[in-house]
Amino acid sequence: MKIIGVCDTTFARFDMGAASIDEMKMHMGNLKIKRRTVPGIKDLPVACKKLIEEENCEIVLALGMPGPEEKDKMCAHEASTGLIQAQLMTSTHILEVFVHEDEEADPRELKILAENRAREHAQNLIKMIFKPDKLQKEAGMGMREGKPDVGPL
Ligand code: RDL
Ligand code: RDL
Ligand code: RDL
Repeated sequence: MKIIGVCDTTFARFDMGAASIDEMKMHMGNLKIKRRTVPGIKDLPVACKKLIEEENCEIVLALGMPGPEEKDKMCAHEASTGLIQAQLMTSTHILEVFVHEDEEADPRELKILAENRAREHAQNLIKMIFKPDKLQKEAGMGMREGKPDVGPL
């Protein structure tokens, strides 16, 4: 059975890990999920790499919330680079689910965005692993996560 990894942070202001797991279970009944929580986004790359190498995860969802400050954006870029490096080192996908705190001014809107982005990337993960044909049907369709799709030209 394929094992799916979920890695999230305590820095995030919404439990995106729980939302993503709930979404995956809605689409695939019989799933084995391993979840790890780390303090912040810069801790995600090695935690994801360990889920792949030591816990045999087939694919991992890495969820985090970069803060609004300039140093947070730098931190997000570094974390992102680390996640890409971990993917290349393991030849395994790690879907990066970042919600920048300044994407929404209203905390209620930010919460909705975080939940929707986590759920929609959870759907992407399920398609990548179990339904690649479904994903191919969406090629070029202007898909977005957490906000309305922009659609094809
Ligand atoms: O390894 C411990 C921390 O350095 C690590 O958890 C960082 O990711 C924490 N962190 C920052 O130091 C920072 O300046 C985070 C952010 N900004 C951020 O915006 N979002 C985070 N972590 O998840
Ligand atoms: O791993 C899952 C996603 O993080 C990954 O697919 C990203 O490439 C998605 N993405 C962004 O997160 C973003 O901020 C994309 C863009 N911008 C973009 O401009 N074009 C994309 N993806 O194709
Ligand atoms: O063009 C508007 C948005 O798509 C753009 O602001 C994106 O950069 C927003 N975005 C992120 O900042 C991010 O870190 C997105 C993702 N991740 C993502 O995974 N999927 C998105 N947008 O659709």
